[in-house]
Amino acid sequence: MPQTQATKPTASAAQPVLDLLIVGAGFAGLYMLYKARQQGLRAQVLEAADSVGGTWYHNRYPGARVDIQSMEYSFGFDEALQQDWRWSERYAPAVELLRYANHVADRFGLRDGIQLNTRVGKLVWDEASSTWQVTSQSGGPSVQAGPQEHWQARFVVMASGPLSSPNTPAFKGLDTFKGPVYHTAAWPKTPVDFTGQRVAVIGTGSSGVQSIPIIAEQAAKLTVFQRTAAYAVPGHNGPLDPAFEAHIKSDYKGFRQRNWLMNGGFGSEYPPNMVSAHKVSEQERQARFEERWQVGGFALLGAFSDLLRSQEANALAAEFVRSKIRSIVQNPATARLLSPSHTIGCKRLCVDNGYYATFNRPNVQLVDISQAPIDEITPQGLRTGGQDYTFDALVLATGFDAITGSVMRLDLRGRSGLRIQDKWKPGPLNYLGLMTQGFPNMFHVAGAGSTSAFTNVMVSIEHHVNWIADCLAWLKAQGRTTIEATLQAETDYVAHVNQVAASTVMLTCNSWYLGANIPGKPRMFMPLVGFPPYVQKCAEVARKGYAGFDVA
Ligand code: NA7
Repeated sequence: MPQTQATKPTASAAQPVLDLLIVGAGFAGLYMLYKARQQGLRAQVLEAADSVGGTWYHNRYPGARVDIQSMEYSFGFDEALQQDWRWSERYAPAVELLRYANHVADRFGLRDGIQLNTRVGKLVWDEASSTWQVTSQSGGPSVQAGPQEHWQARFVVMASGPLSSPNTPAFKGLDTFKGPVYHTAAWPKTPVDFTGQRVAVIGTGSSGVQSIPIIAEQAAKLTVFQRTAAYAVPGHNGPLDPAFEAHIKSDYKGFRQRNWLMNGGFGSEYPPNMVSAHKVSEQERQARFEERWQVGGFALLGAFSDLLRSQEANALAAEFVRSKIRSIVQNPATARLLSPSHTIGCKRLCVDNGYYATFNRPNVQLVDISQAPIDEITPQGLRTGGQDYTFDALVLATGFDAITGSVMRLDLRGRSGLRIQDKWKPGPLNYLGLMTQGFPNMFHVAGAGSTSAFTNVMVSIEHHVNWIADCLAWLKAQGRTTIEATLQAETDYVAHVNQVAASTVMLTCNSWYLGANIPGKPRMFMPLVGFPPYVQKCAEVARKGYAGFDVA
């Protein structure tokens, strides 16, 4: 008889073999557990933190919020859930997303299948039993000290998140700083009050752009150290418009379906304009950009059909944003420093709430470190370009070892002891972003090679989990026990992902999509651009009996 309730495992050798072990209790892990239970699988989630929520559990820095509208950044698999849940703001803050994750866990009775405070340390493929042998890491920063535990599972799903491994640059002297050091991606649970303090922020990606305006309101003095200026477009955040909510809820299913047909899996309310930026007059061009600026968020990049395909068209959008910066920032020298020169959109656009205007405040100073990197963190502050800056608290908004970080830190061994660090030395080789040759029966959700980073990730998660659940059901129906990507399929697929990227402007800057933000990380373009063709391709592979996979 199938078991629908996962029991808490013990270290006993007699514990039953799980059908499915899921690493991570963020949105991907929660939905994977829900789907597995629907299929009567014995499934267990292991989560390092003491709560569900994944990235929204750890990213609780001031101003943390999603950059896709909440009515879209939510699950669509259950009509009653999407009708019942009410978002308070256009872009939900992290704390509300965390409440939502907890609501989903409770609503679908998932908690007894989730073991918290358990960081997976080791996963080894056992050829003889065709199972994964999984061991937890004892102790560790976010893990209660305790004995190692062991599990055996036929399949593993890595739901450990593309943005979950914080990047702390190896700044010389970091441990000598005598004040507190905070990382935006590992923010303390108790709110931090910067009132009256001199604060420094290093990093001006999304996390910096979101936190800087709020820290500036509290701090006596805020110094921002900027290596690359950010393109930030207004979110026009505010209370969720009840009329808009009612409009979406009157046909939520249709809204989700329309979004699935969008290149990023979202934005059907403001679809891209299919006209080239070069085919219109200057006046018309400015009007279209302005219209999208007023809409807010990523809509700007859809103002014309070729903004992410043609460097020349892209330059027009980039200049539009720079003109906005000049109109907002009063000090021309500061406005110049805040004006990015790279291709717009080749690093993820930041959705802001008063970022540029913050630099008009008398207590905020911008320091350009693009020419002279940070030499050293000192006990009182930091030194760059031969100059010393002093402050009481340091915030690292320095991002993530994105997409592969959470997998590469594991002791993960596939067939014949193949280590993931060796397999992925040239970059994260994969097929459909779902599997890697040499690592049978291990699936990735929102990993390298998938469209996740270019989409509303909730849509990517639902797509991936549905695909994996269908695959598991198919294997069972066929009486098969293992599935593994072939080397040929993987090689062709990775070439395809990079070819698609090369047809866009995405390769023109040092983004985390390329692994370029982490010293020594191999440069390989990791996400696939274009959600609908990806969905089609994955469906076609399944229809053809899982073409490109060895099934045994
Ligand atoms: P990001 O977008 O990777 O931003 C990190 C920022 O930190 C960025 O400005 C980096 O400059 C800067 N950085 C990183 N390392 C250093 C060093 N060594 N010295 C100085 N400055 C540094 O991370 P976020 O957390 O803001 O956002 C990640 C994603 O989360 C975002 O894209 C959304 O999808 C949500 P750089 O640009 O590399 O020159």
